[in-house]
Amino acid sequence: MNAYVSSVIANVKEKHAHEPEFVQTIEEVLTSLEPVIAQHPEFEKVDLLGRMVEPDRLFKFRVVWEDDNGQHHTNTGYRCQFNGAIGPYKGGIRFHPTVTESVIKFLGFEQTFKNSLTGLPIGGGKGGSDFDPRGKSDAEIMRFCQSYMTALYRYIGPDTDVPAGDIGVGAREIGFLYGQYRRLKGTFENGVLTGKGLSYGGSLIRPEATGFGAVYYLLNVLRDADLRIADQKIAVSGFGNVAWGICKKVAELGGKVVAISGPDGYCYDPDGIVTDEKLAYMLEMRESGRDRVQDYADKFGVEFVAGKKPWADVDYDIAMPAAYQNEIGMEEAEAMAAKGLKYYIEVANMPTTNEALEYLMEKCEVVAPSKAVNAGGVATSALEMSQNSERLVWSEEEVDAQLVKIMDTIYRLSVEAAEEYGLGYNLVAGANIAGFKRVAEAMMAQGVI
Ligand code: 2IT
Repeated sequence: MNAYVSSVIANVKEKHAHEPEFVQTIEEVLTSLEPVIAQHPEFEKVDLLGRMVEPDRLFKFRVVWEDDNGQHHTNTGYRCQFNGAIGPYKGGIRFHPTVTESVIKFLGFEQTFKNSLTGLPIGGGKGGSDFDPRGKSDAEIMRFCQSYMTALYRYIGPDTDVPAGDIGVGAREIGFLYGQYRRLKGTFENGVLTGKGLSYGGSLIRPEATGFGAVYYLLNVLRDADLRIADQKIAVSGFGNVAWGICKKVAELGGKVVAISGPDGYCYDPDGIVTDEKLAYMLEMRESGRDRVQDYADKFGVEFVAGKKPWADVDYDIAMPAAYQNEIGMEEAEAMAAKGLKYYIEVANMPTTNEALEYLMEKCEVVAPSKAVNAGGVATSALEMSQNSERLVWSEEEVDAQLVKIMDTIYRLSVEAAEEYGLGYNLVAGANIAGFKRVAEAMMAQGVI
């Protein structure tokens, strides 16, 4: 291993010993940058990697809110502005009880590479809170969002930092967040957030974009493997916005998603989640706030298996984990390999432990990394920012055509970057290298900052 790369990793491990997710992403990404660093000694001289693993800044704040019974609650809010070298900070806000500083930093670091890979002018950022939206009323969600934004509004803006949704933050939350921002600033700066409703500056296709983009990326993989999506059975984990977008696009193209999962277990629907009724019901389940996937099995009379994930049990050709970080460890990876899985397509941010990822890269024909596969979401957010600054609304066809082009380019750049460094067909290293190159060039050009 290159001495500079190992020393940066060792420093991060020591300094962030209590931040496992952050250490994990640094180790994964920096390891695959090794051949680039070895060829570019000038990066060590300016400590480029040491600078890249240190966020530009991180805001951490108290968020107090009142529940419907008049009881007050206190949560921790975060916004990490990780790297602004190629554009305003851009990335989602996550409301989930598992959110910690480590989780926000790993997501911000991943986001920096992902956003670079889109080719669009967006830096990397991420935010969130350990607030648990499950079972909360609309009024409670609104008060929480208002309190969160009151703490954050002075640090963000259309040319500074542009948050969006993530787990637990959808169109409803973005609406409340924007309302409070507008009230505090007294201006209609709707470019400050993306994922907005259509009536106040949202983009067509943004709700679908992460899932659609993942399928557009998959189409590239399948084309190079001489396969047709119409012949594929896909197992997905999660049943949120991203899983929904995947099901919808796959159905449109004649393939089928046969499994979805939730914290309560998984549903197996061998006919596929392909009808409008089934797709609409996925959205209903999400909006109910129950966070229960069993409702789908009850409604459509398909199999539900409590407390389990679909990987070891159901019949599928392609795995697309689209729920949480580290949902795929060695046990799940071994179950996939035992079934002879060939196509492992990450969708959720860092869904695979480093050990399981290495193992699957040995066992599968294709492993595609989430920072490339799910980049269509943030890319379409950048298209929303363009529309907001132009004060125009693009048609569905225009946005979708851009999204297809962006995903095709991400795939091609990843393939080429890995080939350039003698790594063969390695989409994981290719995405890291291609994402790195652009940020590195911008940082080098901008001097010692
Ligand atoms: O992980 C992600 O890329 C997102 N949650 C979307 C970020 C965005 O700014 O649209």
